[in-house]
Amino acid sequence: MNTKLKIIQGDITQLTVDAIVNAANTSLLGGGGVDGAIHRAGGPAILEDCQKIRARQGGCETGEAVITTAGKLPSNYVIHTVGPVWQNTDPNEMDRLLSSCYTNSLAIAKSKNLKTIAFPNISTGIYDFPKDRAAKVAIAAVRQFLKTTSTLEEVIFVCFDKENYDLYVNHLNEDL
Ligand code: AR6
Repeated sequence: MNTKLKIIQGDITQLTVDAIVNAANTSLLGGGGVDGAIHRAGGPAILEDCQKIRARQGGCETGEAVITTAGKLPSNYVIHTVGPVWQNTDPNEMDRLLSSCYTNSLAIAKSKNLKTIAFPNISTGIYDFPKDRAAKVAIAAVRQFLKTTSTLEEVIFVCFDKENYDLYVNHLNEDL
């Protein structure tokens, strides 16, 4: 596996990569957090594409992913995925859905021959997924997927807060 895994702390809207991933909701109509930041910075073209997807398939299910233009953002595409809203009652199902977000986003990137993709820490904000658990799921899902492809050159985990950044650094090192 030659794909580089990278961790940075910062604002995902500033990155110049083939695709950034958005932590969206099932409506695809925008919201707060990273979703709000991406729509604000990318402009109305992103929402227009989301509306077309809604007309075609009625939104995006939890764990699934769709792709749109990135509008005015420096990246080429936005891949929108919908993380699970954390519930204590079924943690394994939470893990499965979160893992699917990463896998399905990477599958879209692979199908378009994209070389670089950046992920936010899906579900760890408004959706309240425990950060440590989410970091482990994210790293495992990406590592597993990368065994199946050689087209991706770099996968970047973009951590907005220091807590997530430290968790990712620790888990990535300890799993090597
Ligand atoms: N760049 C990178 N990461 C960011 C940025 C940014 N500009 N802004 C926030 N984060 P959240 P969720 C981090 O709440 O938990 C929306 O309303 C943030 O610190 O954006 O999946 C959607 O429409 C956190 O670590 O997404 C949905 O309704 C991570 O991004 C709902 O929120 C995810 O936090 C989705 O909730």
